[in-house]
Amino acid sequence: MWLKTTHLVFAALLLLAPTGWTSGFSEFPVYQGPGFQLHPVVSGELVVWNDYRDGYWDIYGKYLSEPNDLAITTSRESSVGGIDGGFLVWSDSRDGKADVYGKHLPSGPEVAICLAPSPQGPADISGAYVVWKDGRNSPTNVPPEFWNNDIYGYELQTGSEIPICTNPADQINPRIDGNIVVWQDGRNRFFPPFTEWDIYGYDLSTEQEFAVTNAPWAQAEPAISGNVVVWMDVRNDNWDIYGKDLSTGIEFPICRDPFGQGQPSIDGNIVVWVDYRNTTPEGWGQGDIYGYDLLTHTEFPISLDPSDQGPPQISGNLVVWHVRRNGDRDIYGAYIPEPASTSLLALAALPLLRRKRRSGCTREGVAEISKQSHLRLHLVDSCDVQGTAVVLSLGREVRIDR
Ligand SMILES: [Ca+2]
Ligand SMILES: [Ca+2]
Ligand SMILES: [Ca+2]
Ligand SMILES: [Ca+2]
Repeated sequence: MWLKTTHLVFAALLLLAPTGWTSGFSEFPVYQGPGFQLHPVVSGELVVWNDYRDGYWDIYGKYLSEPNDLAITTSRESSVGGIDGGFLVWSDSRDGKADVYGKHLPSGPEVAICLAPSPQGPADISGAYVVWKDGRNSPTNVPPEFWNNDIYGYELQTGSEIPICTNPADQINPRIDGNIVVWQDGRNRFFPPFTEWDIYGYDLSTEQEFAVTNAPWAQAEPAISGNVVVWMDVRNDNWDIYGKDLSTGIEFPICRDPFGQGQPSIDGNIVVWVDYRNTTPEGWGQGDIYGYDLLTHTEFPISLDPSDQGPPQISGNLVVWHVRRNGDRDIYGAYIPEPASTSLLALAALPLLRRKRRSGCTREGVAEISKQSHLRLHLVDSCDVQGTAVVLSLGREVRIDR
């Protein structure tokens, strides 16, 4: 009976399969010139990245509708932060210590946002607010577990600086959307090897700090869009992607594949991350780009290029990342199509998931149920409240949370 059901679902999957399954969505080069181009950020059709074409770290960008790329800073010591509505913020060590600068692209005047002594950055921006990691209160020449970086902010309209979190522990990797700032927080790192990290947040409108998650082990590199915070999470002994809806207080796993996932980005209902499930057995080093639709609870590969691909950023349905190829690094992108095909796949797999729930439980790991040429069907933790069905087919994956 099991085989009969699975064959029916496989047939449905094949009928619904769009072309191009093996490589995710259609990707395109944003910029592939000489030297390293790394860590792109994106806002609308504007992509901005760190650029080493002349042997110094500058910032370049490109409007996708324009033929040529654009030099944004040539200070030789700059590093991209965040971008929102065409306003870019970055950290810049032109004076020997990292400071925060901003500029409205393409041609606005450069704005010095924080020139305080000690390092500032990385920075992020949303609307009128800029936030950054700030080392002004951190002791120097001490081991990293005693660092005391803080989170500071700046309101562009008033020119006023805002201390957001000056807790004596280490706070790093701030991100902002609207009035909500989130960051990676080390206040619970009491004991060696000091691997405990959590995610905290601050509401600029209510001036209230709150814990996003205090889960065991490390939660790191958060991102936020609207009410949803996402982060990379090693509570299950390997790096996964988790999220939380701040409006409901409900935390949820987004990807718990047994290989490593990290450095997520989110815009609206789409979460993207770098994924090492297809790496060699020797370890990390062949990252791919995956995504997840929070509305349809559907996971999908965005790019499975055999080169190593760096952390993605998303704006609307445009995803960008850097790719390592032939010793060089270039910037690529892809548009995520409307989720019609993946929604159909999810519907196709649901009857099978319901059947498995009646027939018994599989609590541990990945239970392989059937294998037919390139098609495999797995159920993961099907008794768990966060039970998940995973359909792997020619490299394309659809995941349905119960
Ligand atoms: Ca601190
Ligand atoms: Ca933790
Ligand atoms: Ca994982
Ligand atoms: Ca290049």
